[in-house]
Amino acid sequence: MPDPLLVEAEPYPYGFDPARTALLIIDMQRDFVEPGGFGETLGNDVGLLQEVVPPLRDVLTATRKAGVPVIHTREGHLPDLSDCPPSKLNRGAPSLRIGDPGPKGRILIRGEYGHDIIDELAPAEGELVIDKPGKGSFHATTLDESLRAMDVRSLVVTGVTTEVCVHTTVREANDRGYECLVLSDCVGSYFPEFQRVGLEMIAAQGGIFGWVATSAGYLKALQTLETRGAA
Ligand code: C5J
Repeated sequence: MPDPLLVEAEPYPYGFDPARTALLIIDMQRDFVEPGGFGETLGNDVGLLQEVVPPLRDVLTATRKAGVPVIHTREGHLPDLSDCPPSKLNRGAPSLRIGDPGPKGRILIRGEYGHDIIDELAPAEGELVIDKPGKGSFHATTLDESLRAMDVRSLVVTGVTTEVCVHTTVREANDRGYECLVLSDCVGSYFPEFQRVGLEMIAAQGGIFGWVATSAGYLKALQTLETRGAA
């Protein structure tokens, strides 16, 4: 096995074998990132999530170039809502509920314009897209089977929102034995305080859920791969 690539990270450097790694991009859907979608119906300022897009686009480009597989997820429900628990459907007082018609189509429903991934990060042909009804990417999906079939053990985790779908996924992945590196500038929250604390919680206690690094650190490690290839 080649020496692992090293990323400067909290709580200590993260080592990964690119041949056993995947980039996971969580829920970069219009419904969360753009006005008129699910995130806004809950009363959030979706503008805060836009900051994630440029660094994540650079990470996506470099990851594809390095030949590391990319997996996208989308949170959403079947048109008849049969996979949406009443507890989720009826909770709170959103301006529009899941399944209601909104400016980008029915809120959080598969196949609708708002449910799809934003143009800047659109999946390339052949990249896996996991549709999930819950917050975690492993719950009621084939993600674990797919990762095992690809022999992936390390996940570079990005997307939104830090304290909800990113956190739930990292916790699920950690319990299943995956080593997660969360890129701090490629995950976003509607709440700056949750962003800070969410990231701290991942790397606390010696990396209780995983590691946290900047995208610059990850990109630097991928560049090492190019140098190795040229040697
Ligand atoms: C939320 C998500 N925040 N993708 N979903 O409801 O984090």
